[in-house]
Amino acid sequence: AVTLTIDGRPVTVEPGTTVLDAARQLGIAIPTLCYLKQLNHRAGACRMCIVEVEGARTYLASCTLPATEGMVVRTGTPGVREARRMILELMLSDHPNECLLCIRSGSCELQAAANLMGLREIRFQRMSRTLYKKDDSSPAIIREPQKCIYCRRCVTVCAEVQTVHAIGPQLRGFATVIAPPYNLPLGDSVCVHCGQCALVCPVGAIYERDDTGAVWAALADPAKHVVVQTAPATRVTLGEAFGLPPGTPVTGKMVAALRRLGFDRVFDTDFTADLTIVEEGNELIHRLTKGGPLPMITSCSPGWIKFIEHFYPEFLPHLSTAKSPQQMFGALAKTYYAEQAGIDPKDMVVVSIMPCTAKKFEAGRPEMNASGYRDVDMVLTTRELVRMLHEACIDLNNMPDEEYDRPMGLSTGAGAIFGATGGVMEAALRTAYELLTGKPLPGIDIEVVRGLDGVRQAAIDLEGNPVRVMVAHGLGHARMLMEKLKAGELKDCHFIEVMACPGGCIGGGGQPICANPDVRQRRAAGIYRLDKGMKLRKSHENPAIIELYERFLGEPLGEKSHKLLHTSYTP
Ligand code: HC0
Repeated sequence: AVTLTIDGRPVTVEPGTTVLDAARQLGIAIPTLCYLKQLNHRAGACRMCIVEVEGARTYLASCTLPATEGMVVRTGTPGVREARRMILELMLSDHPNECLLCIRSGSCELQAAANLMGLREIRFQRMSRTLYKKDDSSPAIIREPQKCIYCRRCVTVCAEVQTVHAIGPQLRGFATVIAPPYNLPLGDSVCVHCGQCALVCPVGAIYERDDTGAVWAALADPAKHVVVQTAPATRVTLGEAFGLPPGTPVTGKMVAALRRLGFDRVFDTDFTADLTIVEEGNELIHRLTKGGPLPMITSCSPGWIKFIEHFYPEFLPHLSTAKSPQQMFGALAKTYYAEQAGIDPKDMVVVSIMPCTAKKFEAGRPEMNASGYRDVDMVLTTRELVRMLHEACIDLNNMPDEEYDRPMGLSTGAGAIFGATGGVMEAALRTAYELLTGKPLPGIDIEVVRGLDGVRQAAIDLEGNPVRVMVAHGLGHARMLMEKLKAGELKDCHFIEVMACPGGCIGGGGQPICANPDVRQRRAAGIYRLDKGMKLRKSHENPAIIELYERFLGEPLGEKSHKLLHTSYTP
């Protein structure tokens, strides 16, 4: 251990601890714009965290400075304060400063820092940074390089957490830009649209494509029947934007708010999550008993699909052919529900509320029009829904609890847990066990596949048949699994769940931006509480799914299912 003094107070820390973290242990806050604890991102790029160290010739960035024995540090001397102000002013002299119009107004860390320091003027002339245009080439993510403050958080999350390496610093000096290689458009890059960059950007330099305009237009069009589906993970995060703690379920209030916005029907993606389990569970059993590419790998996370298409195309036959619940929903809304409700699908608009930016990309994939129309017309992230509610002056806290519409609004706890990493696996095992053994599952909570460890594995005994499963979340962990698969090390594994985002959909790139480091645990806990409180917790027991098969689909993996609910991927 080393002992140092910060602002006159001694503190003892582990060797390797930075001065910034040592100060935090003492409850001394030092402003930062680039440091991000969750990513262990200590770039020393923004210089806002400078401190005075006795004996040092200059101020030093505390986020990259290891604490050493006997060090004497001062964090708030007049000199340090003045230097920080100057750094901030220099940053702002090179920033558009159009806070009133910026998508991050109110949640921008640069704006917050300027406010915190009480900056009222900028002493420097605008610098001559190279002008780069907005890049709106991607179906999901928009880049505004002019707003970038070069903190490199997005680069770190893309390279080190997701191992995608879509963006990095290009060129040098005033021409520096964080962009895909050769400064090509993001839409032409390997970007998988996961949106993790948008979650960590401190300013408005990278964010989700805004599709709220198209949704407002559909809602205002009397000729359109507009139905909405809400993803499993949105109900435990939407409340954060209205002051509620992460993980607070707001299902009923969200349903009510969507009705107030004018949606004709409010349905639930959890319903088609249950359906996915029935189809995918049967597919797994088919592959186990009749022979098929094993391990089977889940295919519902579209960032993961783009990742495997780019980096491991030779393993595409391992993907389950079941479409994601979002796409199953779209295909059924414009066929099954349209038929029941007597609505011409050409007059129907299907909107999704998703925690995910990549779902925008998925909905636009050319194969996703099994109904004869584009199955899902528009995808809004949780953050976009928040903006619509704000614009409509709807305060979620004042909403009553309302129920989803039928038939596509009825779901089980198995559908709910899709939103957390391991949830699809657990839901699938609950159903596969009963389908294979014909017996009721003894313990419904399959704890071994839960949690936030990057890769988890378990062997589940299905009456003498051990089914070996693995779960990975975050594409860096998925890459580790794929490398093992490539090396022939997963030959005895049967089923793998992969979610592109750390934590699964609760950590999706379209979720409310939240600095709380344990936000993912709290959101996941909220999901599991929802499951626990439900009467029905196994997908195949969902009466609306049973009715769907009786009235419309026939049987799992049948002809209609094949046409509407399954797809294939080609390299
Ligand atoms: Fe998910 Fe999904 S669970 S990917 O994370 O499978 O986005 O929430 O909607 O489709 O259901 C996201 C969340 C979904 C889908 C479901 C799956």
